Amino acid sequence: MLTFHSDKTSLRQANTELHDGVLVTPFESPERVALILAHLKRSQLGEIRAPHAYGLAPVLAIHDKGYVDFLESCWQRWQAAGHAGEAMVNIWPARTMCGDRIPEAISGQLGYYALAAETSITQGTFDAAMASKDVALAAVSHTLSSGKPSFGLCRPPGHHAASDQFGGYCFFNNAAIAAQHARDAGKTRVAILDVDFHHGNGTQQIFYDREDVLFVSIHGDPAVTFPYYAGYADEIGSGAGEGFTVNYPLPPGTDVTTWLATLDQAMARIQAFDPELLVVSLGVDIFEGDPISAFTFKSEDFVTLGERLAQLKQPTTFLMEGGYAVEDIGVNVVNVLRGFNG
Ligand code: Q9C
Ligand code: ZN
Repeated sequence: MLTFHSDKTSLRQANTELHDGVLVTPFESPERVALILAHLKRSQLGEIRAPHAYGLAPVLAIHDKGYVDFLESCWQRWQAAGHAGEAMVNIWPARTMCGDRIPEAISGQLGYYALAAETSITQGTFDAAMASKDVALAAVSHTLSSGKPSFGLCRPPGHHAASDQFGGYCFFNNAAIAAQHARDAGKTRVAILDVDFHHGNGTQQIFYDREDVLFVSIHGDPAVTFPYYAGYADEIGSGAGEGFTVNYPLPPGTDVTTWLATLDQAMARIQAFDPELLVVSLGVDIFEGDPISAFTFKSEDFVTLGERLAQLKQPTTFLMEGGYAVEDIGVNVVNVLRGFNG
């Protein structure tokens, strides 16, 4: 299977994540990509290619222009304001405020464009996000032109990023950008299957009222798990999109048998939709050893996951989302791709 990877994804090297009330080194690190890449090479899974630059047009097909401008200028403006640390949100247009104004100051804009506080913005964040979506676009373009599967080693991840909000380690929604690219290339129906431990709230929001992009997600129950405010089973889409969002929240600790039975349901829904392309938001944070998640996949279970997905017999693009057990994520990702290859 062809992999797409860009060295520029390592340009984001943030020092701080707000975790359990403490500023820690971010779980979402450049080391993740290095370890996956090393294991891909060791496993001889196939050629690894660099993407070309697709520019901002495919980003602006998904994200708000003001949001993109904010991401591009945030770090510089934060520094110009004389702040000591990395750019982090500490005030929101919360439920009890109006919330429709975009304030002038960078601290106010951060709250407007952030959906969570753990993710800091710093030097290189925008450039890494640009490289990450280029990886996604190159991967999906390869699948579109050849019909063959591909893997986009995206980083930073994307599925929490909404049309005008970042958070959960995500800035540009790589899967949404790739799916829209496929639509613009003439594919009529695109399915996104999100297997990351966390609900892909951003992808859901972006396509919530659309019937041309099916969003199906299996994830930790948001009643007790990040992102808390989206991913409930009664969220099914709206307007023309009603029925084209499908959520399978599962309790923390869910065993692999139950998870795979849920995947069967998700796959039946995808089959009924009859897509022309499948985008898999591949989070391997469903691994038992993941430091911030609570499902129980063992490394060999990822082979099974790949084998099952191959049964859909669709042109498929895998895009990297989460997965933080850095010593194991290479094995887990390669196992999915090997299982898929058969
Ligand atoms: N402090 C992705 O997997 N925080 N994002 C969870 C741990 C945010 C995960 C609680 C988790 C975001 C792409
Ligand atoms: Zn995740």
